[in-house]
Amino acid sequence: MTTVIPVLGDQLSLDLASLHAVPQAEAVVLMMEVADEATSVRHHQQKIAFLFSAMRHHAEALRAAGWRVDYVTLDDPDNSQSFAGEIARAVVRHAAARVVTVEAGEWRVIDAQPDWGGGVPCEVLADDRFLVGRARFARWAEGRKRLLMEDFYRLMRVRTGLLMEGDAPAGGQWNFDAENRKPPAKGMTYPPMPHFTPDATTEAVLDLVAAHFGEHFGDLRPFARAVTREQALECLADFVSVRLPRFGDFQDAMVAGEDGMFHSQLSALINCGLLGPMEVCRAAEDAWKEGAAPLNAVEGFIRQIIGWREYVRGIHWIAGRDYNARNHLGATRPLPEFYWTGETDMRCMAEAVRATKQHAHAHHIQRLMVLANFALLAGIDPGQVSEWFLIVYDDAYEWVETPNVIGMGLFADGGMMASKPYAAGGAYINRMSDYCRGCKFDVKKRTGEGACPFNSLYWDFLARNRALLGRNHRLLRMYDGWDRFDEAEQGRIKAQAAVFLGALA
Ligand code: FAD
Ligand code: DLZ
Ligand code: SF4
Repeated sequence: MTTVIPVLGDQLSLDLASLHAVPQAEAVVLMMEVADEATSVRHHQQKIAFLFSAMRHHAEALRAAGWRVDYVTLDDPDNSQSFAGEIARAVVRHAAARVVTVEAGEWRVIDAQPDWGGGVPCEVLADDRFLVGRARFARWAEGRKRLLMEDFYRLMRVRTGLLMEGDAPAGGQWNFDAENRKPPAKGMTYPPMPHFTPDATTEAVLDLVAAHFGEHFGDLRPFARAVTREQALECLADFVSVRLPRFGDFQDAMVAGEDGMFHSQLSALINCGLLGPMEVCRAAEDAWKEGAAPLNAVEGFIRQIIGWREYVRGIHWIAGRDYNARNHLGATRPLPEFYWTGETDMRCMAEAVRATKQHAHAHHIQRLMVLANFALLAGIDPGQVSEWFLIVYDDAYEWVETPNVIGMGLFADGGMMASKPYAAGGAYINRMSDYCRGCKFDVKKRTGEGACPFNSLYWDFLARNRALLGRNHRLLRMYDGWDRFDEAEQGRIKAQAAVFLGALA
């Protein structure tokens, strides 16, 4: 009896539930490059190339591990360009009696999976590469008034034993976030990211992507990404030894032209399966045990993975299919063109879009406090913002992108995830970056010629949404601030914001 095992582009792990469930002798692993996936939204060119190249290299790794692999390339003339079409063809080609696969990370695909077998049964297994399964997260969430990430994170620390000394957290504290908010230091240098010269497989993929998806957003070349498990491990080792020691201190800092800072840039490698979340955390923990990285950095990093990453996935499951359509604040403005072109005088926005276009990546504070913050303040339609984030980032899949954008970035879920909107004016960006120094706008000005748009937009956002946000106790101080402006100043702020928003294309 032959079993077809479809392995998707974000399932590039040898340790995959479907591979454990079927004896090698009866299995054919099916990998498919399909236009349906590249165009379900028009993904960044570099993201498509990264995944196709990683998929082709993973197929070789599977073969080396003894699996029979059937790999369908995008330009195969018989390719039906859809998962369902390719699985149906493979079932016939191999006279298969069943299909066994692992649950996908996007509702669109999840809903189709039970029917993937066509005429033969299809078994869909839970994705056990995550630390917390669907049912377990639902049990944790049930009956809680607030789904606080910090509560979830502490449980995960206990469960994994990471940074634990018996029952107590290492260093006597669960969370060192207060130490992790330093602005960029003057004269600080930033280590380069590892670069990998494309091999023949990657070069062929780059040509293929240029030919088929050359109109999509983003730069395809230069392409220096890790695309194999070995290269991914090199990236991990490089991060742990070179950047992790300063990751904590400067986690929230932004510097023009410095796209990686001390961040790991491992998210795309973890999300596609080339690295596992626990091995990444163990590597960081080992660095702390060996005295090579301080506790605030290691705790901060581990919290992102066993805390935030698992938590947002849990939210994705319990929030359900309509999460991406939520719009608590009733925001309807279309996404401005400069999210694609980067052509704006706001230097913070231009820098964040440039990095995104160049690398299909931007770090967390650029995503949260610049790109999403602007969209929140300007009242941009959450659906359009969410689609933009799904398109442009190398690590974006619905399970992780939607909660981060709809919940954390835009408060469009009305506070299911965040206890208050992450809204900030220019002062925050000025404190945490060097952007404002070289900007055409004046970050110190609220109104008048050359005033930083983030300032009037921030106050206008609060005033505009008072009916929905005014009773949030974490915003009371901000509303006090607004109420302290006299009527004339409030009028000037609103007028300034209206002129700016009116001119947004
Ligand atoms: P580091 O700063 O080095 O953090 C370490 C790791 O922690 C990351 O590699 C990632 O695996 C994990 N992590 C950190 N924060 C989060 C988080 N909030 N959610 C999930 N994992 C987290 N992350 C994605 O993986 N895919 C997305 O599509 C995505 N969209 C985002 C959209 C918005 C509006 C915001 C505010 C955040 C988004 N994030 C997303 C989370 C975070 O910005 C990225 O994981 C991070 O920037 C990746 O860079 P890094 O690997 O250098 O992260
Ligand atoms: C993102 C993506 C793209 C662009 N192309 C493919 C593909 O051709 N074949 C594939 O197996 N996976 C691809 N992916 C990743 C899928 O979109 C992802 O596996 C599903 O959305 C489920 O999360
Ligand atoms: Fe951004 Fe305002 Fe600073 Fe310019 S002045 S970089 S628009 S925050």
